[in-house]
Amino acid sequence: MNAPVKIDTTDMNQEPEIRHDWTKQEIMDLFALPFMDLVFEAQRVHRLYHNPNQVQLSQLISIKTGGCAEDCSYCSQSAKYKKTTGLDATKLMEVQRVVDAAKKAKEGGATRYCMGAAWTSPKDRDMDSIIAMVEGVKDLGMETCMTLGMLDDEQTLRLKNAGLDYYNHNVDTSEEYYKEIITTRSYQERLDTLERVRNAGMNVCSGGIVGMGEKPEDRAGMLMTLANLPHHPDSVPINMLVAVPGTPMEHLERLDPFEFVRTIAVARIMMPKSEVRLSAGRQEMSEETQAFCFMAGASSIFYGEQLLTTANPENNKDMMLFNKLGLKPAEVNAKKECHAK
Ligand code: SAM
Ligand code: DTB
Ligand code: SF4
Repeated sequence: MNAPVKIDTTDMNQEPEIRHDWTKQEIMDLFALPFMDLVFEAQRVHRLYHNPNQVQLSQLISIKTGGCAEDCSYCSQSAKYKKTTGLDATKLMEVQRVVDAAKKAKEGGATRYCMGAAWTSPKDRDMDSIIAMVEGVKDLGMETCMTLGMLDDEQTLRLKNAGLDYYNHNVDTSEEYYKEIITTRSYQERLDTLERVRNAGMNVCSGGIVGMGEKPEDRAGMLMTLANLPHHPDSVPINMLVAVPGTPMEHLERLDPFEFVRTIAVARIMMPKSEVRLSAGRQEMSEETQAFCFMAGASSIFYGEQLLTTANPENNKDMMLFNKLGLKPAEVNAKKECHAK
């Protein structure tokens, strides 16, 4: 394939322009580069702003599992697929149990604790507990992240005032493919929550999933949405679909791992200063694919043997891989200000 985009290696320290006006074609052209050129350029950009031998470790906990009213076709937690997934709904966890689990995660080496709830949006009656969780985890000296669905202005402000460092809300895919995946809330509603979080001064964590049967232009479209936001998300999780039995995506063919690596590389080039997280799907990924992801600019992973409802590699397995690659976990670095432009 002839690559329309040329990689210029004459000045290795050439800083990329921080852009918010990407066209789909430009992004498709990046995806179409020869693999080695693409990964080389992503690693070059990565080195300008990140330590290439360090990876940030975030750990997840599901503080409220299952019974969700949304119909996201990839998700084990939607009530719509309960009959086939068999996943039972739980109540919101007690605050102290969450803080105790965060302490264990910290002892295991994680620096950020990401608390997820299977909600369309938080109920006001749950907010006191949510705030106490943020405060309790922050008191441990960890960075905090929450993903609770859509937020209104008041909830956003309460989270900001409690000192929440990051709010995760994914766009999931391109605007065009989105309606094939979720019908119960719109793409625009997701963007509205991201805008609220950003305006309140919290760090935005937003990314999506690949391997959901989307076209290459949808992967480009997803990255276009993220990079063309007024500020790049501080953190961009790229998830490989975990094909959960009992969900409509159970039998989807796995995406070629090189296409996954390309997605990480293009995200890195388009959002040079953001953290790009190699997120769900590592359990099914070879060590070599993960190493390529780090080479392509992934600067963070989910650590710990559980994601929300599915398995993640065990800590010692990850540390063995880190040792083989000479990678070190990054130190805690709670950002007081949003760093991405
Ligand atoms: N309910 C909240 C929401 O949807 O915003 C928060 C939790 S939700 C599980 C967070 C994100 O996890 C989703 O937006 C999706 O990107 C990712 N996710 C969920 N199930 C997944 C799966 N099976 N494979 C890969 N990523 C998944
Ligand atoms: C994100 O982008 N990925 C995480 C986190 N944000 C909340 C969730 C992955 C979930 C994978 C499927 C599961 O364990 O249920
Ligand atoms: Fe609910 Fe979030 Fe799962 Fe969608 S992704 S069904 S909103 S828990």
